[in-house]
Amino acid sequence: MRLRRQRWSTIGAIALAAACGGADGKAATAPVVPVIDADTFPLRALAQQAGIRIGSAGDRGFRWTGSDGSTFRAILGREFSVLTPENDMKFDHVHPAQNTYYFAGADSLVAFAQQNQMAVRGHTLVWHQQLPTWLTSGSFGADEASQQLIDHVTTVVSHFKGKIFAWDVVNEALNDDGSLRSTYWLDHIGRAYIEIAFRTARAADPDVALFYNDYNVEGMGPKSDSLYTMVKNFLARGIPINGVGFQAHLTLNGVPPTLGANIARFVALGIKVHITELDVRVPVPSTNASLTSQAQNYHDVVAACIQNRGCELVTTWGFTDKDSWVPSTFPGFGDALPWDNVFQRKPAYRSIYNALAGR
Ligand code: 9MR
Repeated sequence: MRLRRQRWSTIGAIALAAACGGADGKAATAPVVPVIDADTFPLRALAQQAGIRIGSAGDRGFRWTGSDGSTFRAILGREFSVLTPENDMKFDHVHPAQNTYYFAGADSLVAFAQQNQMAVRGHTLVWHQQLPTWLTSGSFGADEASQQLIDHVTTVVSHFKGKIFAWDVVNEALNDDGSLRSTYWLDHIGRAYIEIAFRTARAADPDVALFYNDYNVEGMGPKSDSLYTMVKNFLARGIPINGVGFQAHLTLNGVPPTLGANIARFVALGIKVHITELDVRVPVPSTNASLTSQAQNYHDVVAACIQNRGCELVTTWGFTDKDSWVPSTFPGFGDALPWDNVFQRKPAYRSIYNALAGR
């Protein structure tokens, strides 16, 4: 076992030893795998023992009132040690008019995270979606667009300085073939917009970790190859980048076989990997068989992160099937998360637990 996996707090060591059935911290000869007191050992505690963190996105659910809202917040605060605002830090939310910034929604999430000893993962500064119409319907030139990007990144990063441990600086800049996606930013500024965003974020906060985040980069392929080349190029040229986020919006049994090797090659560059938006969508109605396969998929992703030094975090994109982007985006699919739509734990929860516990 590597050193970082041995960061056992006294309490954690005792707790986990008890969970494994061995009073001396060693597993009993026949560990009783499924018998786990989930309320005593939240996922975040097991993740800490495993040397990673476990997070969830949240915001719409967070704003619910009534019994669902309190249940949502209770599970979020108990089970997860990292919170990613699902929408509240995006451009249209925090920068709704040209000279107007709005931070109250995001600030309330940061406050919730602090109250629950959760770290906050910032999402996202520069993206092609959720841009306000004042930006996209204006007729701006290259210099104006550069200034808009610099102003936005500087203002938002400065506002949250010291409260956020990592930012998705640029999100989804690549097409699946590895070429640069046509976006407001690429089309106005050119390919330099990505490094301008990273340099600007670093200038605004010298300590926060700066990530590039995308989907379909989890396994080896043209898109992740292109990302790898970009990161290598940035590092060689002194462009500040600290990590890559693999979103991991997966289809059932769609965990790429090269996930572990792909994490390893990015880590070998000296940067971190975060699994940032994990969910595994299944055809609905789901069945025992599909939920069992889904659980295995969750296990494989968490285990791949734990096994690769430099993979620091697994974040699920929400945690309850009651509040997920999947059903509206992929009609006929859903049930993608570890808790069901009445907040009961699914086999996927159990398999995350087992993976974190080293089983
Ligand atoms: O989950 C988010 C959903 O509520 C928003 O309507 C949507 C807008 O495009 O964005 C979703 O989150 C996305 C994330 O920010 C970036 N990666 C893909 C996620 C799912 O679309």
